[in-house]
Amino acid sequence: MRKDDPTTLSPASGTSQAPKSGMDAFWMPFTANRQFKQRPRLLAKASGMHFWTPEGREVLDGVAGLWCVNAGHARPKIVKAIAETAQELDFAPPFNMGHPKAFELAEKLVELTPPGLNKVFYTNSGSESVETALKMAIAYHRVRGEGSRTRLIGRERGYHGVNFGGISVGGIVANRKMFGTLLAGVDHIRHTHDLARNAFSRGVPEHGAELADDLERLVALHDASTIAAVIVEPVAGSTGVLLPPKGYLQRLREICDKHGILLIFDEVITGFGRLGSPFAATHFGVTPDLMTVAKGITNGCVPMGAVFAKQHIHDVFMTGPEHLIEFFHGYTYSSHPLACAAALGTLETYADEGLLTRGAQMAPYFENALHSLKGAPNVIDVRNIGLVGGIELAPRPGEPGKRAFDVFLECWERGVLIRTTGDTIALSPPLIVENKHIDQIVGTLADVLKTTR
Ligand code: PXG
Ligand code: PLP
Repeated sequence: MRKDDPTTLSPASGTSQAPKSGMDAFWMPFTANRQFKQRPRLLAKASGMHFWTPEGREVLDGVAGLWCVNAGHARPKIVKAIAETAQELDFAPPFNMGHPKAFELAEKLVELTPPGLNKVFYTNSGSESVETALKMAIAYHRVRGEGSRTRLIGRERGYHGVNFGGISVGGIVANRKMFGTLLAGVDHIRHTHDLARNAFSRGVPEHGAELADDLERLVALHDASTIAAVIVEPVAGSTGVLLPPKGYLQRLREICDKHGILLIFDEVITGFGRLGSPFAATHFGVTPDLMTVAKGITNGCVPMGAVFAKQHIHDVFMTGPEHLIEFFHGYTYSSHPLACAAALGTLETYADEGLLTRGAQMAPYFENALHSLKGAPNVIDVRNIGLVGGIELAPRPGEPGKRAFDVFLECWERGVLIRTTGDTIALSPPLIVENKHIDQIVGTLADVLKTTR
């Protein structure tokens, strides 16, 4: 039994209680506020694979919180590192100052990244990592004398956080349509989701590598001399678990190289073991020029993100007078001591337990379990890679997203936390998941699907 096995804890213990005061003031993010406040779903405690509600009801975490708690909840080395650092160094200004853990962490991180990605710029979230990478790409071309390369290319159905750059290159209509004209000079390649050819694929789908050639269409339209970078999620998470067709990412890399366009992988979800390799770049053998991460970098315990850059991208900035700032960008909380401590504790936990590759061992069992849902009512696709699963449901006529949301609510009632986006159910359990947890998640889903209209 693990030392922090939740079964050794008393779920009802502790001081957490359902809030007695009203719920009016908190305007909740990405939430159906009115629905939530009528029937709140509160979490008061977490350990290992589980959450507990304020009443002490146990809920199995099928989604690692929000794709971030990769080592499971309340892991001792991470908790200890945060607590000790809070006593020792609560804050250190990040501009023109530093603290030892920030440097120590960067050295450890670049041991894990694909070869060449050996510079780290810290942020506090995935959204900030994306903004940082996009700015780096544009500035990189300018400092090396190709200032006309300002265009950014994203992909339909992409998710790159919620800031203006991220929603501009992103491709989720609901996240874009309310917010005006967004960033100028952005275009999108087509998404790769193709149920007609690829439904019920196990692992990466067979068909669609040629969709990478859509980048050639945009090069022909805009000219390569105007394009700074292409940003994609190697496996799209938020938008419904969309896997890259076999050969697609390689092809995208080749086209970027041919035209001098930087390739950015947004690994906010795929980073830190989700696919069974440390990064998607490692998994697919395709190295981007810039790579964004967040979430699993601190196991979700303290907000943190980062951008990894190739040496040569960093180096072109290091040319002006030595007393001047080279890159006019940074956040008050870049390299926050608590975040660095949490990340160091996280990397140690990942290493101790082999978690960055454990997904590969667990993937076959997970895959078989997920694909047992083929044939369940309304299931039109099952997709999987590493410890990511997607189950797409046929939308209820006139009510897109409602069927999956009903499944989410019923799973919650039955003690399993899943995530839905549109009519796709997304699963991404902590990487410490065991077969019995997979059985519980998939068994609950199978039962709920039978009774969901
Ligand atoms: N890029 C990618 C690829 C992401 O998945 C972000 C950027 C933004 O990260 P922050 O830390 O700013 O949220 C993400 C975040 C979902 C869901 O329902 C996924 C994310 C965020 C919220 C919901 O799948 N991913
Ligand atoms: N707005 C104001 C008025 C500020 O002074 C600052 C930072 O100093 C910011 C926004 C940016 O905050 P952060 O660095 O936490 O992103």
